[in-house]
Amino acid sequence: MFNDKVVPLQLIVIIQICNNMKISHIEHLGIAVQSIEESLPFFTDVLGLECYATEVVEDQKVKTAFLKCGEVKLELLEPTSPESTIQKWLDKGNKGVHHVAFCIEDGVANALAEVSEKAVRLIDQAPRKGAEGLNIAFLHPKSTCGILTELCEHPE
Ligand code: CMX
Repeated sequence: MFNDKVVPLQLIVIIQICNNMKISHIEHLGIAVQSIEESLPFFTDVLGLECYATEVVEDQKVKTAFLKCGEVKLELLEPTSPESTIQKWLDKGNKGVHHVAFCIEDGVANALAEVSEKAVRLIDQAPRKGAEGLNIAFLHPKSTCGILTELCEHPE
């Protein structure tokens, strides 16, 4: 059916089609709030979730608070500067879920290379350090169905 020259080419096409990134689960939902102090009681006292860590991410100009909800985390994001991307988003009248972060089993760098080939617009060209020491990269919402999408992996 295939001659010697055609078989390898067709196999390459099949391998490329099958070569989807491996997502294990939603790592976290990023939720933009003006004030963690004012928002946290809803998550802890009403939903009964535990806030297990807070962290300032200087380069993103945010303070974060993490809550665990089963395997998925909620990351509350409070702007620490008027220049914060979170503050700008809130100033436009948005609030609530700001981004969805997927845990990539086979590497964020591989996933970035893969989605680039599928014409997805990258915000980060290479993985960088995010909150909790994760390696992360964002995809632009204009090419991800309007959902600001974060790819992440645990460094080990
Ligand atoms: N979800 C969906 N769409 C969004 C969005 C979001 N969170 N943020 C911006 N957009 C949309 C805007 O509505 C806008 O659409 P229109 O042109 O139709 O109005 C478009 O994207 C461009 O938005 P913008 O305001 O002109 O651009 P910004 O300068 O605000 O940049 C973005 C937007 C996504 C590139 C920027 O927010 C970014 O680089 N985000 C990644 C980093 C990040 O979000 N850091 C904070 C979290 C850090 C952490 O988790 O630790």
